[in-house]
Amino acid sequence: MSRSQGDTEGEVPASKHTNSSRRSKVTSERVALLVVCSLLAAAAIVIYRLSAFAHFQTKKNLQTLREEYEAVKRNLTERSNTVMPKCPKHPEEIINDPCMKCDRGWEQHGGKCYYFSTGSSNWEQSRQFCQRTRGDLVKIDSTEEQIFLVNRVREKMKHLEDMFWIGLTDSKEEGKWFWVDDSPLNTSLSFWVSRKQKEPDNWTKENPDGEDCVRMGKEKEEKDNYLKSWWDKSCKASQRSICEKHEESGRYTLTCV
Ligand SMILES: [Ca+2]
Ligand SMILES: [Ca+2]
Repeated sequence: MSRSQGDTEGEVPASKHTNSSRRSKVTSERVALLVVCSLLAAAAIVIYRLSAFAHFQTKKNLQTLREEYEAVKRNLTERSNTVMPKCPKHPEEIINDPCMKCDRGWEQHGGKCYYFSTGSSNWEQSRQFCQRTRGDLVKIDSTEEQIFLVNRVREKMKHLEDMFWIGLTDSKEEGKWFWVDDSPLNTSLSFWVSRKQKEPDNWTKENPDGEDCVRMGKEKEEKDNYLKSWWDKSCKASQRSICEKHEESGRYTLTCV
């Protein structure tokens, strides 16, 4: 009897064991559920933050693109208002498109761009100015070019001494005339003023060094061909100047529609 009681007290009742095991299992499930919920909550926070960040970035990128677009639009509008005097209306005209090949303030003619300065300086300073614009003092290659230039110069001159430097000099050797690209002057394409005392005369009264640079203008009494408009002059004299450079083909094509 006592043994039976002792045996009974030493054993865990089957129902009690089952309850304990069930509680343990329920606790484990709750913990697992809690962990899963925590992970889901964390994932939801991460997704929300990523979404918010992506939205912010998209908004920021759109703002940047909008600002860039406005800048390009402003630039094109400014160019179309200032650089394009004329645009072709038909596609076939684009072949000989006369528009938008020269920078603002430059004049286009025969595949070249010309700049007639408003200020005056000596020959070397004038040349440096032209070179800073990726050009040089003008070199005259044909009678046609001389006609264009002399007509423009005559329109711009305010008085007889208001002449323009061109890119011709005999500063290396007296009487040997060279253009700024080091090519020699073709005598059949020279347009010296012809009068009682013909140019070039290397006159030394104004400067003992003589006259080694060439300016273009017009004669007071035009008894001769008006194309003959070149005078040699002291390179230190202050004159306006003509810069020349090749036109920049297709540079403004986008705005020429
Ligand atoms: Ca000379
Ligand atoms: Ca002279």
